[in-house]
Amino acid sequence: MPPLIKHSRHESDEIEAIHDVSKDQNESTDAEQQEFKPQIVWRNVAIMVTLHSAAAYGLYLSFTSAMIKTTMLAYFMYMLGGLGITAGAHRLWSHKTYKAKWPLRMMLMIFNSSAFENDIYEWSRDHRVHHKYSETNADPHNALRGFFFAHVGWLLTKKHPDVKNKGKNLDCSDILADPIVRFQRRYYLPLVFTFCYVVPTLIPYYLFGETLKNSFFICSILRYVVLLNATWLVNSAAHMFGNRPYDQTINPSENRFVSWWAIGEGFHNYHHTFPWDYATSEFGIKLNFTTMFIDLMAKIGWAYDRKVVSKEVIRLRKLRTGDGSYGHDHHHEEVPHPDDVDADDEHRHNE
Ligand code: ST9
Ligand code: ZN
Ligand code: ZN
Repeated sequence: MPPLIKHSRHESDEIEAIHDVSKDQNESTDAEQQEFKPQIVWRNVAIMVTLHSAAAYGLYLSFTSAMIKTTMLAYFMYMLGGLGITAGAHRLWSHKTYKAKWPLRMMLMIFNSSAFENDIYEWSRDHRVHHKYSETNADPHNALRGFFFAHVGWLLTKKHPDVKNKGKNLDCSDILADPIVRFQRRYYLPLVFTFCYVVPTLIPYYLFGETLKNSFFICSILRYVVLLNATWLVNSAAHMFGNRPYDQTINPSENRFVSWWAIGEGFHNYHHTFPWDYATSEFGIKLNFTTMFIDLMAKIGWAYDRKVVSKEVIRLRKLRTGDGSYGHDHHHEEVPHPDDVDADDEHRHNE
């Protein structure tokens, strides 16, 4: 793994508060680190083991007794739940990479509830802490603690004190300022019960007469567990395996397998380098269903102010800090002085 260094960002003040990666990144004291002993939360272990076993049964049913259209519907609902995370909690609420009118925010909140990954506020707070303190003890899913911890282990143990201590200094009031986020937080359990379990079970039952058992195990449980694992892969696999064309000094990587399953969120070296880009990639809609969706929403006027990084800024950044894996012609070019690059390093709005 590459050595850890302090990150640097050159952004407008408006987004700096959200994405700034600064000063105290590796500040946790030796005493704190020595004292810390991971504390397993057995209730969560039991829940995850049960969920994954039930999902395996759902997979079995999908091959042995369910209608094909039930599994296809589960896949479709998986994509919608995924959008609630990617286009919603991630690109809209955590990073403010675009703006959305209330019908879209409402829709994304419902999709997000069907994904049952903690409410939007909690998800985004953890995610901002993850960006600011990547691969340190304050990162909730610190990938330096291994693949399993970054994937799911972090949800099975109490958080490291650094997560809470450093996290509380981050301002997340802008997220709670959205009444739709407050509504979801207030009614989170009934919303999750309805959109993660009840609705996905009833749709195939009423729509084409699938059995309740098949509907539940495939459209609710299997869908949910695949969605969880697809999301977690961004924290585990995409923080370990893949190339680093934009910044080889950080661990997040470009990983196509993850991009496919996480509907466009596997371009993770790009994303950690330019977290304000609404596409989380320089390749637009390629392998990026989420960007396709946001573009479609922009066409009907529900999404606007999509932020993108200019091609020139990306090119210069690759030359300056990339591993050379995207575009090999840079060896023949004059490498600009970092100060010149910084002057250009700003994002633009494409609308
Ligand atoms: C799930 C989330 O799966 C997945 C998120 C993945 C993120 C991926 C990101 C990758 C990029 C995007 C790609 C998306 C791709 C999607 C593809 C889709 C196709 N800052 O947490 P508590 C404080 S969830 C500041 O209880 P414990 C705070 O005061 C799955 N402060 O800590 C808090 O109180 P409150 C289902 C913080 O006791 C208090 O501490 N859910 C922060 O150590 C207590 O917090 C589960 O399994 C912070 N960051 O417990 C639930 N954090 O909230 C699992 C905490 O009142 N969670 N504080 O303000 C739990 O059971 C517990 O959180 C715990 C830790 C046991 C893990
Ligand atoms: Zn992010
Ligand atoms: Zn990450």
